[in-house]
Amino acid sequence: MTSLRNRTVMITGASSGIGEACARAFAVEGARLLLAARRVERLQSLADSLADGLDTEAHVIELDVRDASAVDAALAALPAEWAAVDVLVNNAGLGLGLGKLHEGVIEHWDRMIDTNVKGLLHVTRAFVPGMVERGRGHVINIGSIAGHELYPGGNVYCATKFAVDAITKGLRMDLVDTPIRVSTVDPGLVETEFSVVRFEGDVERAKRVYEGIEVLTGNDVADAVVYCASRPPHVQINEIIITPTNQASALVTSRRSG
Ligand code: NDP
Ligand code: 8X3
Repeated sequence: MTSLRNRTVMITGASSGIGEACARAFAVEGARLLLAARRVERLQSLADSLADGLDTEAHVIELDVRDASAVDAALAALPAEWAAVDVLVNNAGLGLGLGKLHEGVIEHWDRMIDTNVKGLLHVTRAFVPGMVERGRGHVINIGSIAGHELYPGGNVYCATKFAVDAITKGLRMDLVDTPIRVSTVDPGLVETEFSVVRFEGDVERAKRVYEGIEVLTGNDVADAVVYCASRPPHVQINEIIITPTNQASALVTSRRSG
């Protein structure tokens, strides 16, 4: 394992779920954290709780990844001691709705495509040039099993995650003559705020997604992300697909009844 101590790790979508868990996991390894999301008050309380007890420091960035100029401005505004990002975790993302494509809500499509695809591109475009210049860096994208297979109603969300898969592979090719590594961690069912967001606050419907099966936690995914980041410099983990034991694919799960 290569030490992550004092490495600077930028995590988008650090205010909840997998991103928050990644922040904690990297903090345990002694990394310094750039925490980005829109809900800045959540980021601040996460930063405070990490600083309280762990040998780490965190810098909070209020950021909507959909806004390309805001992403560039956020990088430009970073204090010098925070500007050299070693690991970028492109995690910010969401699903909205689970309806049929021909009955779909265009505003949902815009938000998913603008966040999961264009947002990831904006942040990558802003931060990777510095990595190339410094000859050091690692991009870790959070994809999904939804980027490998479809499920009914998944249509546009799955398309965004297929796009993340393509972008990951393309970036890896484009950086092949550099020391920069590119990985993707693609989870199945993880209990976070994902389904509450997808069903627009319908908590009961969201709970049913995870019923009768021991699903992954954000920590399980964060563990895989830290694994990717802590390999020796000549080792690139291309892809980790991680599911609960009782999930064989997006559509095949075994659930306890009652
Ligand atoms: P959560 O809803 O718990 O977290 C999503 C995070 O993304 C939040 O921190 C949110 O922060 C951030 N985010 C959303 N939109 C934006 C934006 N425009 N700009 C900046 N940040 C944004 O869900 P998860 O933790 O589950 O999701 C994280 C990633 O994992 C997503 O890419 C998702 O697609 C992927 N994933 C999730 C799975 C699951 O089953 N949960 C399985 C496979 C992949 P804020 O609202 O404060 O901006
Ligand atoms: C999010 C989880 O169930 O839509 O990627 O594949 S799922």
